[in-house]
Amino acid sequence: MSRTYPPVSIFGAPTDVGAGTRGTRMGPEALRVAGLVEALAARGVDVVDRGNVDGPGNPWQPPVDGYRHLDAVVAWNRAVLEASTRELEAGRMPIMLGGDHCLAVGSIAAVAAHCRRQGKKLRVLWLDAHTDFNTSDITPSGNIHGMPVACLCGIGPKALTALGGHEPEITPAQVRQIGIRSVDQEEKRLVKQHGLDIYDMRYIDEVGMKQVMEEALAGMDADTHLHVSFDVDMLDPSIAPGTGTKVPGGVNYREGQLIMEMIADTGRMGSLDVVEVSPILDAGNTTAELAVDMIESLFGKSTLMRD
Ligand code: 5AB
Ligand code: MN
Ligand code: MN
Ligand code: MN
Repeated sequence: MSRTYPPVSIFGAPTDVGAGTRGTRMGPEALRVAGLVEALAARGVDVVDRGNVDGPGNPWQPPVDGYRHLDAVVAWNRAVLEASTRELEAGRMPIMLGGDHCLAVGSIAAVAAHCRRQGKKLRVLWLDAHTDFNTSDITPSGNIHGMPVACLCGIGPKALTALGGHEPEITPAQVRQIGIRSVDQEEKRLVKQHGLDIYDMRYIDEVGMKQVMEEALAGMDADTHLHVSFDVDMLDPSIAPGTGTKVPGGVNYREGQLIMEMIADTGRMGSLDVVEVSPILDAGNTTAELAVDMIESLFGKSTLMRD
């Protein structure tokens, strides 16, 4: 069974305004140098690199009222929302290269609006060590990359919850989170209260990745748009050291590949974020190279034996 993929547009959002360590501003270039565009083209994908969107520099200030750099985060997310919307409306699959994970507010707001216009259902697969469901009241850091899922579900500052013009953009019932192993104390209470569907590392250990993915992908049909938000810190730091918020005990190489292969098998991925790559913390460029390897599998590379 050979597959065809929709045309792809890659764009970078080189910033770290949402994070507590600087470095993800270099993520897009690291992923390009790791050969992302060439790898997709070699798989027969119609791929163009639109270059980077623009936004303010990192003011490197402490949090104000529980948010660090809220204005800059909003500006970057507006740029991401615009770029993603443009590609979706042109019938192309946006791949947003972060940048830190705060940018998923913009990319997913764009996808949610697109799905509303097209009468499509949206499923969000959140691949991460963290649930990213903090609020200004409970955040231990003020870093907005720890808040995007809450913002998308309507919990957060108006400037972010209303970014795409619809509140909330998504509901917790549309989200599946995989690889989770670091949730702050109050954040735990909140994700339980909102009923997020979380496949944490213990559950992955207990039932195995195949069953996890079958459950996470269940219930989609031809009218479902699947958005994949890939925070590279989902992967174990021993194989993906180039990121600022490393947590031991993560997804290993084969488990990561299986996630990507099973997503590819659905044929429903319509948009993708690749975030939190921080080359200055990396060993060489291995984390970006691994991310490219995983993205190739999202486009069917490892399923060749089944073609
Ligand atoms: B990432 C932490 N929960 O809120 C916080 O990498 C970490 O986008 C957030 O998943 C990590 O500061 C955000 C401690
Ligand atoms: Mn994240
Ligand atoms: Mn994370
Ligand atoms: Mn991180």
